[in-house]
Amino acid sequence: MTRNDTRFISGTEVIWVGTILILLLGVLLVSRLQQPGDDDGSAASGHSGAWRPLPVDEQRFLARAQSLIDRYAVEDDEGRLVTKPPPGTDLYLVGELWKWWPTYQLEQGRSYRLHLSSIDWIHGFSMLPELEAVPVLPGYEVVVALIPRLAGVRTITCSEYCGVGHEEMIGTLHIVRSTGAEVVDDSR
Ligand SMILES: [Cu+2]
Repeated sequence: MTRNDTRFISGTEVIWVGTILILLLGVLLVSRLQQPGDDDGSAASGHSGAWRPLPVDEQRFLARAQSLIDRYAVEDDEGRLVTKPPPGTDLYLVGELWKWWPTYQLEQGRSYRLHLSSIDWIHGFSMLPELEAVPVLPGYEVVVALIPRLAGVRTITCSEYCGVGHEEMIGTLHIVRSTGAEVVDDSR
C-alpha cells in the first residue's frame, strides 16, 4: 500500500465528485428551462414547445411595468394599488427578492400576454392551475399566454428557491368576471 492510498480523500476523487455534481446541476438547469408549457393541458398556454427566455433590457422591462401602473392603477377599497389594464394587454410582471409587482386585476376567461422577468435572482412563476414553474430570470423575459380560469384573489408563488424570503414571495392577481367588477372567489 502506498502513502497515497491511505489518504482520506485523494485529489482524483475530488475532481470526479466535482465533475459529477456540475453535470447534475447542468442537467437540472436545462430540464427546468425546457419545461413545456402546454403538456398539462393548461388553458393558459397559447404557445407550443418549451419556454423560451429571450434577452431583455432590464430598464426597458421595468419602464413597461411602470407605464402600466401609471396608466391603469387605481386604489382598491383598502388603499392598495391595483393595475387594471383592458383584456388583451401585454402585461409586464417583475419578480424581485421577495415580491411580485405590479398587482394586476384581470378578467376571467380573457387572454393576456404575460411577460415575466426578474431584476435580481432566478425565480419561478406559479399560479395554479393555469401556470406552473415558468422561469423568471434576470436579463431575460419569458412571454406566456395567460387566460385566467378561476375568479378571485389569486396567489402567485415562487417555484425556485431564492433565499430566506422565498416562502414569503407571494404576489396576487385579482381575477374578476368579465361582466363586472365584483370579485367572486371560487379559487379555493
Ligand atoms: Cu423567488
